[in-house]
Amino acid sequence: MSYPYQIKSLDEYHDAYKKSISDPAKFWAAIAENFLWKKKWNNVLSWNFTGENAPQIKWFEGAKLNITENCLDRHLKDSADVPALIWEPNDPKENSVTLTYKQLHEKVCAFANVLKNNGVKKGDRICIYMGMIPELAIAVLSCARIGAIHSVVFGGFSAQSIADRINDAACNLVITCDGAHRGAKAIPLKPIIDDALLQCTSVKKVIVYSRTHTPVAMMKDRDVWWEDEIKKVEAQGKTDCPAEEMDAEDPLFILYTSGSTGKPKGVVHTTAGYMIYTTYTFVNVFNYQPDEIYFCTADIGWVTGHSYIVYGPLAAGATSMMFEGIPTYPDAGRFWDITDKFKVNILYTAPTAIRALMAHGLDFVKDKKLDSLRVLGSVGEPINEEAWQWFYKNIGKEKCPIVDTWWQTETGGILISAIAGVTKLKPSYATLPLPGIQPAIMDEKGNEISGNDVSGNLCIKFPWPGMLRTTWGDHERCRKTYFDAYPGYYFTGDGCLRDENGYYRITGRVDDVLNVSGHRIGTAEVENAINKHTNVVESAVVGFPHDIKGQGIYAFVITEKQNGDAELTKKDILETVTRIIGPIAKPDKIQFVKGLPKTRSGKIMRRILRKIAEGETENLGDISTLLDPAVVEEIKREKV
Ligand code: 7RM
Repeated sequence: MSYPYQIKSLDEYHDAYKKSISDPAKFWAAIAENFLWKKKWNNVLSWNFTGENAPQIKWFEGAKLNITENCLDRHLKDSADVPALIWEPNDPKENSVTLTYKQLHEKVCAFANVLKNNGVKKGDRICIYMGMIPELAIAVLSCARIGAIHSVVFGGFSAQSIADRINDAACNLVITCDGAHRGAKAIPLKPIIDDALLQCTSVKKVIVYSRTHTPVAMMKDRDVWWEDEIKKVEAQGKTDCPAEEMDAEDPLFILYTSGSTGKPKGVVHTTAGYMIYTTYTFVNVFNYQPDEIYFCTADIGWVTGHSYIVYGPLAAGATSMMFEGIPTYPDAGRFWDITDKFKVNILYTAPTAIRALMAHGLDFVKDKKLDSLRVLGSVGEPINEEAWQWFYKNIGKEKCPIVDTWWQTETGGILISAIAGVTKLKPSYATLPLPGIQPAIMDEKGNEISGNDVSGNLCIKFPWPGMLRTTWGDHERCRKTYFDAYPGYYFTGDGCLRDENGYYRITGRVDDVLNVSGHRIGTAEVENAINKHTNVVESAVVGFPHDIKGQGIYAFVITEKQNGDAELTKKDILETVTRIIGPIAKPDKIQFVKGLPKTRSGKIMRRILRKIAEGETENLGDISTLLDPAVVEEIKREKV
């Protein structure tokens, strides 16, 4: 593969940026020429961010394609034997697996035929709940091969969360594993699916891949083994699977993400624009060179894995690594061992992982070579200066640029980031918008602030090909959430500042969304879960600074009875949250309180609770409008 659109100098960046603003349609059409189409588009872009049915966004209208032909088939001519995926298992003693483009193509075709044999049709929704094994990538691509819409649910979500997601999208098939290996633990997956499916009538089939060989209950007429089904298609001689012709704007996947309300939204991405945007940004941000080994440590259960393990890298013909385990197993040198073992050139990880490894000390780094590394990347939350410097010095040996990539589930791909080797870096700054991205900083009155050295809420004022198109089953919710606050703009939910040189620094969420170890969790979701406990009357959840996780979860809880064992009640609450959402949403701190600071209209003053959780005792702001200012004193006194 060659990348004629790869930016090689700052001048080229400025030139590309200018062109992308003055004539976006021409700019993106030229990039689209580098992809494989069954039929080209009639119109590059039509859009509307305002009006009753907003947003209306169509990229490459009239075009026909299949994303897997771009990720697989088109590489078979020149790169059939290039590794597409390299998989490293949880246990370093187990063998790694390499799948060349040819092998991955075969596996995807075979499993796509399994899906067809099990009744899956274009437009069907498929829930995927698996660990980080090659079959997860294969399952995702197989759905795309036949035009089924995948909805991957991260392995850390509970049966209840899965059921909610399956029911919201009315999925008719689930792909899962018996279990998953994560560090020293084996996590059951199929039993969790079984619990979830007690609440889901739409699911007719479950395909189970055996990874951990732990016992599972296979239900007659519903559950089948992945391996048996593959044998069937082989016996039927169904080795190939023609790629379904998809419209540019046909949905590719749904991915649920948390917002300020209790119910996660199914963010919908479509085919052509998403493909072009993830590929373009992958090639440019990481400055990917043919034959390089690229390792993104994210889980495919999150958007980073979708865009920058699977679709972007594969469409670029890259070699993408997948890791099943965790950064600290068997010890805190695991990422560096993998880097040396496979001579990784590009490493893309999260600040929370960097901080966790930093806390283990340099003993786990000192004997590692790390000389293959050329580019480092960060994603998921603001990277603090200390973690940035540690990563830069000890891992990159002061030779590798760190690209701090800001983006969201909704944006599909990276919007603000340095371009490796091109953009001058500034620690803790995401730096500059990529070509095609028009950021706007808004003031309290809702007006755009021009000029540099300013701060406010971050919006984007023009569509880009990778942006979300709707939220599944509720377009109005999409409009209200992202296009209502600042008419004519996409609102990100993040605060940011623009320095004197026009560099952006993302300061964090300005809504009720927490970022815990890079996982997005709504405070309302956690409150709803806590409130399900029989002894809980009311709760309020806020974030607080956490050394490793970035943010921790602090819950203020009013209970009905206070005469029991308080410690046990706390554990009961944690268990409740684990049941309702999953272990990733468990509060780090629970404080029992008699009342919550409320306004006279009954609204909880989270600002005050946030300050208390942060350890602030003096400047809590104006509390005179509270219904009962005395509760604040009590909460301060009994802070945990
Ligand atoms: C890719 C992803 C999105 C939220 C976003 C931000 C925060 C992500 C950065 C960042 C500062 C970054 N999708 N965020 N990357 N903040 N610098 N480089 O994380 O939907 O799960 O989260 O994450 O608050 O709005 S996400």
